[in-house]
Amino acid sequence: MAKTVQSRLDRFMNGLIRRNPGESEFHQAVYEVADDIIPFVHQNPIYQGEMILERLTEPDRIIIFRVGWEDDHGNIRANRGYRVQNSNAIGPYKGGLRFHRDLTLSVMKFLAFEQTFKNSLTGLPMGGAKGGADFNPKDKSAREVMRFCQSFITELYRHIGQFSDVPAGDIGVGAREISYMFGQYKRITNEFTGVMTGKGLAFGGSLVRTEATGYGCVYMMENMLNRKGEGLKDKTILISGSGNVAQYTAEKAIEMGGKVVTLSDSAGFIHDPAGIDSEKLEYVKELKNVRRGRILEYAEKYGVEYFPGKRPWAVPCDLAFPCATQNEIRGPDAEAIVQNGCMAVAEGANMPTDKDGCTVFLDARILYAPSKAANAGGVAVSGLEMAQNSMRLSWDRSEVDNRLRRIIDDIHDKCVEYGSEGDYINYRKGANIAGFIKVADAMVGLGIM
Ligand code: NDP
Ligand code: 2IT
Repeated sequence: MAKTVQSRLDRFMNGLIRRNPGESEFHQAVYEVADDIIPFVHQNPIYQGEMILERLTEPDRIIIFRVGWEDDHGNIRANRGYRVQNSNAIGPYKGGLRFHRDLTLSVMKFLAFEQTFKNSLTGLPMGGAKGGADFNPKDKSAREVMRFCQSFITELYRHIGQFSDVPAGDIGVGAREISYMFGQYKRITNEFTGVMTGKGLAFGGSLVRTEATGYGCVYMMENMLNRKGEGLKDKTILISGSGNVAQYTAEKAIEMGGKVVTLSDSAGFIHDPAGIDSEKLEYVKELKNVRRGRILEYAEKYGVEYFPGKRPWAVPCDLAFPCATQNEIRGPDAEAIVQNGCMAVAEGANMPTDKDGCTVFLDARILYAPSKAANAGGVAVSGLEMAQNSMRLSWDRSEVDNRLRRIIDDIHDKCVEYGSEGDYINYRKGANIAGFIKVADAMVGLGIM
C-alpha cells in the first residue's frame, strides 16, 4: 500500500479508536472495511472529501434502555436493551436483534456497521441496524422469555416501524422471540404491519426465511467452487455452531452431497467422521430447537467423540463454515485450517475470523467469503418478507428460494468484479467495495447530514 494511503488509514483508525475507547469488536469491523475502502476512495475522486467512512462510523443514533421484567419466582430483573441505527441512506434501518449474556455496545456497533454494507450488497433497499439485550434466554422458561420480549418491545416499539426500522432475529432470537415481540408491537400500536421479519408463517412470515442464512451461505460457497470447476459433492465439511445458521448450512451442504463432520455449541464440538446425515440433522434440530439441549447429547446418542471447551478447526477438511459467533477463528485456527488443506471458507456467522485469521486466509489465497457476502441470504429473504407484507400476499417456496439464489449469485459476481487481483479473487475486498459504492452514492446524493 502506498505511503500516503497507509498514513490515511492509520490516522483514520487512530481517530476512531480515540473516539470509541475499549470497543475492540467495533474497531476490528471498521478496520476490515477501511483497509479496503481507504485505498479505493484514494483512487476514486468522486468520493474524496465526502467523509463517507467517517460518517458511517458515527451511527445515526444509538438507543439504550432498561428492560424490567419479573421472573417465574417473582424476582424483579433488569437488563439492558439496545438498538444501533447505523445508516438509513439506502432504505429503512434493517437488522437483527441478539439476546446474549455477554452483549456489549461494541458488539452492537460492529454488527450495525457490518449490516449496512451487507444490506447494500443484497441490492434491496435496506439500511443497517442491530439491536438486542444482555439477556440470556438459555436458562429461562418460555413464559419468562415471553415477558422479557414484551417488556423489551414496550420500550423499543416507539423507535421502529415498517417504514423506519424493521428488526429480525440473530443469536438467541428465533421465530419464538420474534413472534412474541411482533405480538406486543401489534397490541400496542393496533397495527398489523411488516414491522419485523422472521415472523411465524401464520402471521406474515415468509417461506424460506428460517433456512435463508444457511442456504445462502452454501449457495455462496457453491458459486466460489463452481468458478474453479469444483462443487460440494464428497467434500469433507466443518461447521461450527448448532443454531439456526449452522443447521441450515448443514442441511443444504448435505443435500448437495457434502459430508458434514462437525457441529458445536459454546461448550464444545462433536466430530462424526461418518458424516451427519439428514436423519441425524433432524435429531439436532429437535435437540436444539425443541428441547434446547446441548450438542454433547449428540455424541452420547451416536457414540462419536465430543471435545469439551474446543472448536473444530483442527479437524482436517476441504471446506469450513464458521456459523457460531464473532472471533471464533483466531490466527492459529486459521493456520490449522489452511495447513490441513482446506480450499474454501464461507462465513455464516458475523465476523467469525479475527484480524490475524483473515490475514492468514488472504495470504494463503484460499477461497474466502467474508460474512457480509456469505451470510447476506438471511437479511435478503427478510427483505423479500417485507416486500410480501407490503403487497399483502405470500410467495411460494420456490419463488422465494429462486430469488434468494439470484441475489447470492449477484453478490458473488459483484465480489468478482471488485475483488479481482490477477487470477485471485479477494472476496473481502470485492464485498467491501461493492457494498460501499451504493451507500456512498446515496450519501453523496442526499447531501451532508
Ligand atoms: P443461534 O442462537 O440460533 O445459534 C447460535 C450458535 O452459536 C449456538 O450453537 C451457540 O451455542 C453458538 N454460540 C453463541 N455464542 C457463542 C460463543 N460465545 N462461543 C461459542 N459458540 C457460541 O444463532 P444464529 O444461528 O442465528 O446465529 C449464528 C451466527 O450467524 C451469529 O454470528 C449471527 O450474527 C449470524 N447470522 C445470523 C443470521 C440469522 O438470520 N439468524 C443472519 C446472518 C448472520 P450455545 O447454544 O451454546 O450458545
Ligand atoms: O446478521 C444478520 O444479517 C441477521 N441477523 C439478519 C438480519 C435481518 O434483518 O434479517
